[in-house]
Amino acid sequence: MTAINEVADLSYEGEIAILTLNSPPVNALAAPVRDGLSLGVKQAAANPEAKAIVIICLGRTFIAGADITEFGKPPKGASLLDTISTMEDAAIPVIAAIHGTALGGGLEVALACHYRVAVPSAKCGLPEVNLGLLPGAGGTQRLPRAIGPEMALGMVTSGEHIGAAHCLKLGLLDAVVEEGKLREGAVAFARQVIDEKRSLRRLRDIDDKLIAARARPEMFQQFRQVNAKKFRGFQSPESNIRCIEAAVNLPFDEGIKVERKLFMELMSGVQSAAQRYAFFAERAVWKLPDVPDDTPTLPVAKVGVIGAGTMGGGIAMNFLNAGIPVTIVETRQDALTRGLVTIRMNYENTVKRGRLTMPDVEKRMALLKGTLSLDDLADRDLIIEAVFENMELKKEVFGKLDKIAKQGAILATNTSYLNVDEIASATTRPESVIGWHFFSPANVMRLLEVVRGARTSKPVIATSMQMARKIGKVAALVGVCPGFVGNRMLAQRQREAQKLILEGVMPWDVDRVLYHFGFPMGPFQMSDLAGLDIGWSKEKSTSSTIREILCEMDRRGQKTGAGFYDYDADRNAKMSPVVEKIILEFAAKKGITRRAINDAEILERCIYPMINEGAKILEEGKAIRASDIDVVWINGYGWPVYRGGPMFFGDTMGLDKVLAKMRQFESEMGPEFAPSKLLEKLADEGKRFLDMR
Ligand code: 3H9
Repeated sequence: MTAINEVADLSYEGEIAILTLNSPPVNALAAPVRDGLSLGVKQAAANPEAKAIVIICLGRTFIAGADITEFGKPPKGASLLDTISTMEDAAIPVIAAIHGTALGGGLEVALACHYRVAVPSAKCGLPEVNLGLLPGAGGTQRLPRAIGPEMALGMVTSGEHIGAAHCLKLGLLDAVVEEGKLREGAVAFARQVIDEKRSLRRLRDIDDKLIAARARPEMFQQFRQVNAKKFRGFQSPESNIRCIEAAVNLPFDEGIKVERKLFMELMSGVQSAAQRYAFFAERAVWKLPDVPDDTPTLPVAKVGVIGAGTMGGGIAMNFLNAGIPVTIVETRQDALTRGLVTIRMNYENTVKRGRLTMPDVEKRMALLKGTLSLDDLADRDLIIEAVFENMELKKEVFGKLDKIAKQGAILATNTSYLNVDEIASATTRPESVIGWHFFSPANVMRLLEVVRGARTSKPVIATSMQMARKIGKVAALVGVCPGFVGNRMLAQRQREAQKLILEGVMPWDVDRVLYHFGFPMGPFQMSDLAGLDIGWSKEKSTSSTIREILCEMDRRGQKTGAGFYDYDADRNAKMSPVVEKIILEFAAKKGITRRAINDAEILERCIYPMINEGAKILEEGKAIRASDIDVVWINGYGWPVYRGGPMFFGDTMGLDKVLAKMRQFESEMGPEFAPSKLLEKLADEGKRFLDMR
């Protein structure tokens, strides 16, 4: 075996050269990996004894892409495009041997090989779009030549990871070899290539699938139309589409030029910077400064959920999906039955959409047990309470749990607002109590706010984070304060939205501005969807807010056909003259002189106080880092990922500008705009939230 450099080795099995890469954790294409590939291929191809080259990786995966940490820094070593040309130009067959994931630049390396083999568990994908990019090393030109432009369009704009069996069918792979025997399988495949004297299959020279597609130029426009909603606001899907169009219509080298130009444009843009930031932010959340990786964790083999409503049912599904048995408790048989039926129905709907099979459903349902007795939770390792959001009720439940649950069990409360320490005070074991704030629908939404109480033990925190990961959530560890991170910041936006409609605009103006900013919907559309009557009581209602007036009129949102908007039978929203009148009359009654408010003010009034509140949260140590706050907003509240989250957005705007606006609003409108000390400090020092890391 010859070492090519610190990450690449060259060895031989007879006439087959094996170039092995080893650059943990994911063999990303940092400069040494590119150099190792280039030099290794050149050295093997120059050996007259060698008849083929197999490229294989050690560790958990084949190359998972370019090294994202290198982006934006001065280039070092061989470029990826040159490396890839060296491989494709080699005079002997080069074969990629894939395990784990061949992603982004990793798949582009494989596409530059003459053949590709993989184990059944391997996956291939071009996820650059999720980083606001496009495959920038020939991927957009070679992929459509391998699998046809229609499939290529789907792959580059979704970033989906595709399993080996499907890749084989598509023509992306040439063979699938036995699991665990990749090296042997790849070597055997290489021997076959040599024995059969197969040609060097250079994808850049193959265009039969492109020629066929030239007869259907309309496919691109159709693809744009079908996906318009999904791509709204994002720049990278369109650039990806234009590259595939170029592959179909231009010679290879010209297509590469288009790809390079569009790649560089995206790379230098703010959207990709935001999306790359979000990628690392989602991985940073797991790093807890005072709960190190070696903190002991508690075994969680059985889970209990209290409450079989929408939330409880959704929570239970997360664990069933992960193969963990759940006992779910309700107080009445009819509610329990309804809850169990809903869970089954949700699964069966997933079967209808082709994402689950009936045996999968049965397997999950077999792990679920319903009961009317809290005592049945005595053997549970983790119990999550999801009852009505009421402190007295929650304390009563925790008081009972304290007597029933085994010692060491984690007692979690799914509260979105309440004080976890007060809930814990109902037990004799506050160290076991923690908040698990799920977002609705709990089986779908990725975010989990894990709320540490003042006395929550480190093993309970570590186990909660570990379990969150196991059930596929992205979890942010936060501290106790009203509304934690997400709802505390949301309250700022809600307050301003409500004020704005009295001061001069209508709900649809606020919604339009926030929708154009990139949210899936604005605050009033959200209220109508959720129901205006959440937390509203007929008896206590005194027409003191627009919401109360609407609820009193039975305009309680989409479910009643009217709320801030009017709805037709298909739930299409229309601006409501009734609501307009109510708002105008209410404002007049309050003595508010309405004025013209422009879109810029709507946005600043809704967003800047959130950034300011985020700064207070950091100042108080209720979130570990600014990027955790952004993870919360991207994954729990529909903040557009291409704007990186509120704190990243504040940095992008410039904290001095945010501060100046907050001061202006404070002097014009009052103390709710008072800037946080941290915002003042960072702005004065010319720093960003990002610099706090
Ligand atoms: C690209 O290829 C552009 C080219 O087209 C053109 C170039 C000209 N770079 O996710 P994990 C780190 S763009 C640097 O927790 P998993 C990650 O931060 C790239 N670092 O593991 C983490 O570090 P830490 C296209 C990377 O098993 C550690 O590895 N490729 C990269 O859950 C483990 O990661 C992609 O977008 C990287 N490319 O998942 C694929 N990837 O431990 C991105 C990972 O310090 N990667 N790290 O927190 C992934 O999707 C997942 O990491 C993967 C493994 C599925 C591979």
